[in-house]
Amino acid sequence: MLCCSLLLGHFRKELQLPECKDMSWSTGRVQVPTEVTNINEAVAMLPGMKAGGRHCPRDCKPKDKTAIVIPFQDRQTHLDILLAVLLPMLVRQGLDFCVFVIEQMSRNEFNKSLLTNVGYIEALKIDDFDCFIFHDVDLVPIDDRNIYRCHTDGPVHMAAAINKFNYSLMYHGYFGGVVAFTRKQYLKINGASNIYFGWGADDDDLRDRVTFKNLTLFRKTYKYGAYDMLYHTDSKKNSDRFKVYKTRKVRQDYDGLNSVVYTSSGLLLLPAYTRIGVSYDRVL
Ligand code: NGS
Repeated sequence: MLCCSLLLGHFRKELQLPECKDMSWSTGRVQVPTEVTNINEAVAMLPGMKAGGRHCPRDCKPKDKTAIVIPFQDRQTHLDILLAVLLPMLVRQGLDFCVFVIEQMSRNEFNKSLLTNVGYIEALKIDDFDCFIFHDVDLVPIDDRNIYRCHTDGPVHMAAAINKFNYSLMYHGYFGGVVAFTRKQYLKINGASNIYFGWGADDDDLRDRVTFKNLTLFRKTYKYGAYDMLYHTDSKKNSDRFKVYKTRKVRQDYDGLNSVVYTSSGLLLLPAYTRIGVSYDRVL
């Protein structure tokens, strides 16, 4: 699923194109719809979109390739709302991107971090993405000046200001919701842990993996890194989370990208995203 055609004539033309600007045009604050009737129709109106939620700018040369990875289970309404806002925004930002929805098929507790690892591994089988944005399905960006690019100096916490916390940070070390890693940064920390089943603490663990490997964390401003959380009832809390979190430092080098075990049901190229179904066994 290579984005830009490498046919010689096309390639020459591409080299002459100007580099894409971070903000070709923006609307500032964006409206979040309460429902989306047909996401496929909405996507068909966007210039440069290809099957699988892939986009390649037509009139400029992108700086890098971004994989948006959305861990998913049973939240189709949220996914459609998120994509109805996010896709036009990323197109306006002139990004070369692909949206991957990594759907947990096994009926055990949701394991978001394991699914982000799978997203990283599977996306790299498709193309040489430079930047990975791991995105909760219930968080919708509300400002299109929030550029979905990675920072080579360190991972970025993008969801700085969520409506649920009055558009401020829930706590100083909060590193949840939406985070951006370059390919190298995520590899350096050995990805995320695979052993958090259910809600909570996996994002705190991920933050500490970053600092244990001496990477610097960055955060978007409250103004641009603003998100609305879509309504849902509370997810099932992981009662073991504090116990698992305690062992985070010793686990980092053997629990992560290098140890994730799963079965993939293969790729499905839908108009708005590439879907990958994933099953795995609970290990603890
Ligand atoms: C903390 C959790 C984080 C979670 C954050 C915000 O308490 O994993 O709340 O959650 N840490 C622990 O449980 C140790 S939110 O309200 O956004 O769902 O991300």
